[in-house]
Amino acid sequence: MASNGKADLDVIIIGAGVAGLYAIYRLRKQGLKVRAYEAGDGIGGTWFWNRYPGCRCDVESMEYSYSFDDDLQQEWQWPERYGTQPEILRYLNHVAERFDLMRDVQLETRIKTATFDCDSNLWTVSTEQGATISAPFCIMATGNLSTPRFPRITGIDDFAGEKYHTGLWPKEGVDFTGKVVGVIGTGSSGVQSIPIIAKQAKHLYVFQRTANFSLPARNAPLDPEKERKHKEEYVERRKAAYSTPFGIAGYPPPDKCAAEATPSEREESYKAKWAEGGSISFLFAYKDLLLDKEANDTASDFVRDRIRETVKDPATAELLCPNDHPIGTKRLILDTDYFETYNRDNVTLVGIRSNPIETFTADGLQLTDGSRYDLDAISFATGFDAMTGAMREIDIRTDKGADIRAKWEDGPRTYLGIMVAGFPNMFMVTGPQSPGVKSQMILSCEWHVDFIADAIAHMRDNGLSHIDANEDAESSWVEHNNQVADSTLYPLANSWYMGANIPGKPRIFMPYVGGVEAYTNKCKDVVTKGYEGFRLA
Ligand code: NA7
Repeated sequence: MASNGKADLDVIIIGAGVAGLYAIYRLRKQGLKVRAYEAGDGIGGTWFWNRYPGCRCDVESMEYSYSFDDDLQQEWQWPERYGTQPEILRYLNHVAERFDLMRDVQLETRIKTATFDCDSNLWTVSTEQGATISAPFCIMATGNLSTPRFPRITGIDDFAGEKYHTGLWPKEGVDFTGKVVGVIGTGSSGVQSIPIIAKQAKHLYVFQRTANFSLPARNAPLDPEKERKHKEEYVERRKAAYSTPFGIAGYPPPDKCAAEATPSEREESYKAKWAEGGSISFLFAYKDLLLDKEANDTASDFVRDRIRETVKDPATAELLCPNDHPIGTKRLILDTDYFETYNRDNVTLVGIRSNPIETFTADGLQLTDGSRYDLDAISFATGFDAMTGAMREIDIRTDKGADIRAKWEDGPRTYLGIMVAGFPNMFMVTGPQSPGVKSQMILSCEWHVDFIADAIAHMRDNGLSHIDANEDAESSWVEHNNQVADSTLYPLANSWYMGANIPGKPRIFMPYVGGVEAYTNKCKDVVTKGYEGFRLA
């Protein structure tokens, strides 16, 4: 029985990925009785499910880790510049063990409904198995890219061969040796997996609807001297990260616009950044790359030229050149030998923008012009119902008639990406309209969990039991989000940031792109002003 006497727990946590695990740790320190409910049969969220070949984080491993415990960050050793999926999952399991988190995790438990009772101030959630659990507070640690989506194309169930989704990859792995394989989708998951599948498959067909920008990751074993220095500065670097746009320290912000450099200076600068690898450094070449189309064109052209230089067949190269969005306005991909892979004899790029897949068949698929591809296996790298999908899959409502699916029908509305007005005592970690996916995700998870834990502590200290966001504060925040996004080039891309990858999903720019520094300052200001914009009772 939790401390309020009526409930099972003090806080229900939905999800045991990066956010849920830290929430257990942090709230337990406050003496709260918590439990995380996790659909998977292991912890790790994104890093549990996305086991496709080549899956790797696009943020450097020394950054992409928890900061809450200095011993942890000093002792853990990342083998490479970018963490692989197995390595990150191993790290998260280590964290769970080290801090004894598993005793408050219930695996293989998908939450189906969450209902708030306004009189008792309690959330009751129900599991797929039919159990119910109640607590005064509920935290949605449900992730941003956790609802994989297969395309809605006829015949998809008729395909008799092997069928995989990158976000639901089998634990035991897949051996494509000797098989004719189709990959559908060329976002990050496609781009990371294609070079590896190509090495195994007898033949690989890549079905590309939209070409994407990708930069070389330049992954390598972690340089011991770099690691030593980074660890020496860890505490200060973590602090400094909050005063940066993406929550990552160590990248001096640009001071020049692209037009202030000569064409040859620009070429040199892009070349150096291309050689260095990574996306932040590249996007930090000039301060207006994400604000001004002409400035952006200089960077976009540079990358298109590299693609043409790399891919030997000119028609394939042209098809691989992104032409429908400015570079950086969709999540910039980091790859290892992606474009080089198209020089292999056993790889064929099939453009399906003007000639879409008409139907799947028992043997493969057929395009609109009637051409058929016989396939032994298909890997769907078709992405996720991002940012709102996981919450919309849970039937979240209050006894006063609020219903999250109805409320978000025209797109998500939140206050700071932390609460939704009308849904008291329910918090989100990296919810829509927070920097989450536009930042070092673990930093953002820690920031939100700390904010939530502090809010709960504040309520307890002051004998308060009810917190909700004000409609007005929420509306202003949504409007501010839209204004910030509209002042950038981001809305020009049909990205999952915009909900554009899901047919029928409202188009609204979902992440906050004002930067981590502006966002965390706003949060601090809200707290200083007595939780301005929240109603506490
Ligand atoms: P993404 O980035 O959403 O990519 C999905 C890909 O699948 C993209 O190329 C889509 O083309 C393609 N797609 C989706 N539906 C279809 C249909 N119906 N037909 C053909 N092609 C389709 O997902 P990822 O998993 O690669 O990456 C998600 C994030 O994870 C990534 O940004 C990183 O942050 C990590 P489209 O562009 O819509 O034309």
